[in-house]
Amino acid sequence: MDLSTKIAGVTFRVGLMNASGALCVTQAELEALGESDAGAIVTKSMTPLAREGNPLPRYVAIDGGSINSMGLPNLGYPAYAKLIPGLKRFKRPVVASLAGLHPDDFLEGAKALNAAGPDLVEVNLSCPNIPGKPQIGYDFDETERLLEAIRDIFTIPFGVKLPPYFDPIHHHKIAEVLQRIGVTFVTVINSVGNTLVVDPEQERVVIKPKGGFGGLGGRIIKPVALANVRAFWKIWGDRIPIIGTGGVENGTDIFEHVLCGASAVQIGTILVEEGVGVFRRLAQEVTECLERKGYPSLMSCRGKLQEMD
Ligand code: RRO
Repeated sequence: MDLSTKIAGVTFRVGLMNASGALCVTQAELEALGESDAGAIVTKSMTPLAREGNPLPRYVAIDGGSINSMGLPNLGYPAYAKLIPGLKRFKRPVVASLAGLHPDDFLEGAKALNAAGPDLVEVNLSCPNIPGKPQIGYDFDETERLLEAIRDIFTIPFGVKLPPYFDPIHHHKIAEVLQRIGVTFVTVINSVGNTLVVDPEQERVVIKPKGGFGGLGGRIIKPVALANVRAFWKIWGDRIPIIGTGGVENGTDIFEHVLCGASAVQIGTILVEEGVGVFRRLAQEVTECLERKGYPSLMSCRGKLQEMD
């Protein structure tokens, strides 16, 4: 089965990859992705300096998903810039996820990544877990200012990782900004931010940072993810590729994301829970799904979701 795709001129032999954050912080984790059946290697979102992240416990698997407040644990721009050229030996696209704690950080990161040469950069506008730092993607003016500044620096195609939006006016407003900037792809969605999971036995929160508030991922957020993929597809069609992320556990979930308009799919919670072997299972399952339905390739069903008259 042809599971290939193309994002911003970059060919992926398989349109499945890790979501940034899932098993992609250290050199060993990134190399394990390179040795797996993942179609690309996506790094953890990076900041100027290495960070330990938030106090533990900060990730918990729950019924139907996960909650996390990792707090951007990462090796820092210089370390990833050094690592990225070596990841090219795995012969699949390398996607660097760029974050920062201040607007100037992103500019510094863009320069470091230009020199390192990943195939694509995914600018993370949606980390929900840094105390006192709002998700940039919910502030449309700030998003435009930031992206205007980094656009002038980047020599590599860049896209953005967005938070979930819950109202069509917000999809339209952010889409206008991203079109004006000329981003080459969007990844939707990041975790559903600032949710709360309660342990009724212990009468307690389940993660330590931020009083237990954290980003929700996994199967329970799939309808939110699909709605965001679909909303952007309806605005752009195939003009700006969409990477669907959220709630993918099996081949049918991948099919649903692509039907809604995704050009590739990222795997978060179930990758953390199952390990990098998940990519082989998912490729088999989506292949079976497409064969059963008579589609000759993954991209041949893109956007084909039917609406009712
Ligand atoms: O590190 C995190 O806490 C984190 C980030 Br940067 C993100 O973008 N999304 C998320 O769920 N966790």
